[in-house]
Amino acid sequence: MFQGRPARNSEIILVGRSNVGKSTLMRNITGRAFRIGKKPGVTRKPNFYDHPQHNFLITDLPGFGFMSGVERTYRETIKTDVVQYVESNSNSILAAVLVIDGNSVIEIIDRHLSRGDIPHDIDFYNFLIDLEIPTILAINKIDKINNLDASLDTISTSFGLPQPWKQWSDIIAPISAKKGDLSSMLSILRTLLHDAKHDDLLQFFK
Ligand SMILES: Nc1nc2c(ncn2[C@@H]2O[C@H](COP(=O)(O)OP(=O)(O)O)[C@@H](O)[C@H]2O)c(=O)[nH]1
Ligand SMILES: [Mg+2]
Repeated sequence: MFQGRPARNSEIILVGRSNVGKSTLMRNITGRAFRIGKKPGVTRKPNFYDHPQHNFLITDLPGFGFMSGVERTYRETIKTDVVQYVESNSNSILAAVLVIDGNSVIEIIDRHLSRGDIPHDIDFYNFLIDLEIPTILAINKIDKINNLDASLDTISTSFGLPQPWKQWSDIIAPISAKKGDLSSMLSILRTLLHDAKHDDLLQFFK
């Protein structure tokens, strides 16, 4: 279990596989220099962005799934820890941002499905929905995607959201964390916060 979570009543979490851009996104949202990996799996503990005066936390959780140079058992420990973290704090979590590398996700999902496995991203999405946590699918690295609409349709469908992806614009947010192109994600977050009667937190997602 992860240590050191400040006791706050409101939280937004960033989750996803390693190397998808969670820490880059965190840095972009908060303006703080969290460590960004050349090597996947560099974030092994949560990064907390704590706002005690707002009783609010933004948390960048460690990545799950494949990480080169990291033992399988260790990877599984991280996924279990992330699952436990979300379960035990689900009452405080106002929204989850499931970050996906839009440039590689289709290939990864296909590889898993052809082996008969449930891909981690889809598994995790269903887990968040089961816990009734409002979840944004942040499709990152769109600066590297050529056929954006077609790719987003494929990604959307594989998460059980039939194409065209645009009908899910309250869930699917194409972004580039690197370029600071986050407007679709910020707009969904603001709506979720407003609906959760948390207009006091809108200032963090302008
Ligand atoms: N091209 C591109 N690269 C990105 C983007 N966001 C993150 N990256 C790169 O992806 C790598 C992993 O990013 P990081 O934030 O450490 O991922 P994390 O493991 O999910 O925290 C780094 O080399 C980032 O510079 C993006 O929007 N576009
Ligand atoms: Mg990271």
